[in-house]
Amino acid sequence: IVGGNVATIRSHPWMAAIYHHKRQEYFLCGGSLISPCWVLTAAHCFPPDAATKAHQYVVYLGKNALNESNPLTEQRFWAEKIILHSQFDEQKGFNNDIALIKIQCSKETSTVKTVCLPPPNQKLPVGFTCEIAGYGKQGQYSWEYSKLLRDASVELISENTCSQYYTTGITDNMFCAGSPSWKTDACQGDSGGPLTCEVLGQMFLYGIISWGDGCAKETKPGVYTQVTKYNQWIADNTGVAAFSTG
Ligand code: 4AZ
Repeated sequence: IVGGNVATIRSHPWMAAIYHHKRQEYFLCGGSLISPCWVLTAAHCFPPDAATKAHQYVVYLGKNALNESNPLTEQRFWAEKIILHSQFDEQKGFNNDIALIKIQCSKETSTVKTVCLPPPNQKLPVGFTCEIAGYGKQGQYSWEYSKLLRDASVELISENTCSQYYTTGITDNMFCAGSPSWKTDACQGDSGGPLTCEVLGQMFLYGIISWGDGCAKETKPGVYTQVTKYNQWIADNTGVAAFSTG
């Protein structure tokens, strides 16, 4: 996250940290807990054959920092199943950048809680302020990930405006968000993590951090997977209801 603030997991209790477990655990991506047993993330976090190697992946919930473990706040899980969207298009600009991870079901605590899915196809007004969270880089040229969970505010950008910023590759399954000053953005390591918007006092998962040209670059906003296009896909693959208010 560029231009944001240190955040606590209690303010983003659906935040997941996804690791590849080889001889050590390597941090890969963020994710969001959408039901006690399912984490939603980005398909591009995984190699194409990840579904056959789910047991190599680990999910942490309740994590404040990448480099320290806290048994009081954390829950750790092996991935039981990984489902990559079958139309995820790595060549054509990350269309359908969405994936699901099944875990042994988590227990709700003050640091581990599900986020609501918004109703199908619901769109919020342009300029609406939402928040992003992650453990990723604090600047495009930073050497390392933040380690501490951070968050930032971003505003929703219209399809039209975004297609002017990125002249190829913005599909209906994506949307853009950024700050008017171009000072806040998601960055490398934040992928897969949440863009949440508060509606009527509830936090809803509208976006999955997906891609962008660099980080916090002028006229190059962050691009997000439009979660409201995938209610049916999520329901079909998990049985999690299309519209779930925690
Ligand atoms: C990445 O490399 C990445 N500024 C994620 C988000 C953005 C750029 C890069 C958006 O995972």
